[in-house]
Amino acid sequence: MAIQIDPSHYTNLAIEAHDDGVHVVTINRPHKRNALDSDTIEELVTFFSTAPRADVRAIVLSGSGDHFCAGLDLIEHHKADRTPAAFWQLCLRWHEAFNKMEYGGVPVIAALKGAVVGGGLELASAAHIRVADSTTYFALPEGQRGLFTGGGATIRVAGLVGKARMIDMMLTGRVYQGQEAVDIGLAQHLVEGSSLDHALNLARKAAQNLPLTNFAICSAISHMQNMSPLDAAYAEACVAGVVNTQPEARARLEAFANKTAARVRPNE
Ligand code: 1HE
Repeated sequence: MAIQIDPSHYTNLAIEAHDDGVHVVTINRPHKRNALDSDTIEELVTFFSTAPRADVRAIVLSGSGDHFCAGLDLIEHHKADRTPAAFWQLCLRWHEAFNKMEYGGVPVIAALKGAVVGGGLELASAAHIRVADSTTYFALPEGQRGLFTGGGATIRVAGLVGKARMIDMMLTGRVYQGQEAVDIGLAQHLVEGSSLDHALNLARKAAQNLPLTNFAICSAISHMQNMSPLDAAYAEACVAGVVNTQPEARARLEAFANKTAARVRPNE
């Protein structure tokens, strides 16, 4: 039996389960612009470690209030006056949370609005799909704050936009928004209305795929990026061997053979 997610176990995350298995997870610290303190990171670790074993079919990740996430909780960090070792350990907890997101096998769709900055951009970049709206803007203000990224931006943000753009963002505080943010790879969708509504629609679509197929899409592709091309191709064949012969796929193949399945058509 699948393990259960109990929303009452979470303080800084609001979790809403829908009947189709879509879960909406909202960082609920609007008074702090959803800055990530150490407790919130622990809740993210717990949720994203549990979700793949709890029949969660897709996740929409959002923020409460006008901003998605202001990054590291700078006030907590200032007050804690951490040692290098303590901050190193903290970063490993961020990595634990974000790796569970990216490699966990459940689709995560980030509904972005307002500030997606610093560690907030690191969080968003661990999602599988990013949806921006007209208020969304992206930045890495660490450079101006006397800090450095510690939540995986050197891998994920550089992977999305390329190292030259990431260096420019950090050295100069450059902000990206709107179509330009989509063009450089920070978001895949830009909507005029609510990014949350659009992200929910995408999550509902993804939730209709077979779970094992989504598991492969949302873990294997990321793992394969870490391999040599030769090994990645081998691993791809191995994953396809398992996924493409799953019994649950037979009904879908039969529908195609019967001509009852939807055909792929161009957009109107
Ligand atoms: C915060 C944080 C925070 C807001 N930590 N408390 N991140 C940054 O450098 C972003 C810093 N934040 C901002 O630039 C702005 O706050 C925002 C653009 C996000 C929002 O602006 P605004 O005008 O709506 O809000 P505000 O008045 O600046 O802040 C409202 C409150 O949120 C205020 O607290 P209050 O008690 O005075 O009301 C702020 O202190 C609080 N707040 N952002 C803590 N980040 C693993 S390494 C990762 C490295 C990083 O992420 S560096 C952080 C980069």
